[in-house]
Amino acid sequence: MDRTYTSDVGGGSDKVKVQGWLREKRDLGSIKFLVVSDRKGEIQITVKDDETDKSILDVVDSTPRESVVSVEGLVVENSQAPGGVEIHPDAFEVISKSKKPLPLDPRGKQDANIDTRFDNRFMDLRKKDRMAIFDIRDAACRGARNCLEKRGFMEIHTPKITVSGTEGGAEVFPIIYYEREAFLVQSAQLYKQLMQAGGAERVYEITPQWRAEKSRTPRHLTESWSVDMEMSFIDDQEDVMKVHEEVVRDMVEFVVKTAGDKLDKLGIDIEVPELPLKRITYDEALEIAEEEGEKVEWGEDIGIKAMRKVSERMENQGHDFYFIKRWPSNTKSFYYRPDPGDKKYSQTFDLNYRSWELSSGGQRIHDLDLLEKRIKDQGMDTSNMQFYLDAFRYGMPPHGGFGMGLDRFVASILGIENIKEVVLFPRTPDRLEP
Ligand code: AMO
Repeated sequence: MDRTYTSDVGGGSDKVKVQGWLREKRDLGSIKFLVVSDRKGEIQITVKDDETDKSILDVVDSTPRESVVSVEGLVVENSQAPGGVEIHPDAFEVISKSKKPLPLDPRGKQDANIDTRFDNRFMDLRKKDRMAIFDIRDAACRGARNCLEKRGFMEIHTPKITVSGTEGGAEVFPIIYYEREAFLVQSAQLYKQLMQAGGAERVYEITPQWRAEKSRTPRHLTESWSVDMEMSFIDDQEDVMKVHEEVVRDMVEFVVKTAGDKLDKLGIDIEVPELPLKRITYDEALEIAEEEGEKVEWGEDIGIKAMRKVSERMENQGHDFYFIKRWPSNTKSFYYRPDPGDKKYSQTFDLNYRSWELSSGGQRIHDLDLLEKRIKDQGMDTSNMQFYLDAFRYGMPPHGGFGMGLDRFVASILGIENIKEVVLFPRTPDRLEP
């Protein structure tokens, strides 16, 4: 007999076979209620001393919770059963017997601390509301892909082992690469720019990136995922922001459309943002922060306290997502283009969701002399960057792009405080397993 998902039981057939984990066993004496759980749902299996075959009763008795079982039987309507139907089994096979005690309770009846949960993440993921997060994450990725494909972007895959850092001196992970020094990439930045020199014009990548973050915060991972894009022949950063906001809108829309039941499971209601998203400048953000009692010196990054003030103001005006643009050049990496009209500023933006920074982006420098000067001014060593600089010698179009943290995007739209919750197997300074 073919297997039926638990969610499809009751669709007219009177005999079914379900397979999954024995999530629950409630013994009421002469009657036992079991729950079998699979990827799509759960179903009640009812066994009765006076009805069920004795051999099945014996197997049920000796089968620990979370064993993988295969159950065949009659579908019976029962208004008291979750979902209104139950199965009265005439075959009950144990495919993989679970050990006891369980490392944690996937029913969620007993709380486990966060370390126990992540040490036993496979079991933690059996909880339906945990897995729902990853259905939503999957939908967000599809939304991004659909949006970018429709706009003529090619999905690319760039090297993850490299010879140089891109985003910040010390925050790199060195690796052993035969006799040479190499690193895990901090971002796809250099390669997506090389693709502009290669003539691809519009590219994107959903990619891991690694940063040897020193701080332990609920918003930082050492291995994070980014939706990265780059496009050529732009007039300025506004061209990038327009695509960026469409990507964000389409990601949320796809989540709402295709994973609405998962949002319901988590009790989350998300609104698809209306475009255009709000734009404020760095200077305006500083003014808001100061008015709210959090002064930031011009030229400094906007710290979390000041950012909370800015985000409160934005929220009060009805903006969860908003851009902060025109950052001081000195706060941004070497590859961002200084504003030709006023070089103190750069042609950059961040996209925020409330106080979470989701992305950075902007127009890049495409002039080699200027690029070399910026690199020198930032005191960087160019010896390992020749492969990158060469791409600017033989015709480089004006271009720009953004990198948006996928983990931060998912956590923020779901209102989840700790970024680890939206990562299957998170990597942090304290966690390298499982
Ligand atoms: P940036 O360094 O701002 O820019 O990174 C882009 C986005 O990636 C996410 N992110 C992280 N998420 C979790 N943990 C981390 N340690 C972490 N580091 C970064 C954030 C951040 O906004 N190359 C540029 C982007 C570009 O201009 O195209 C870059 O990497 O959400």
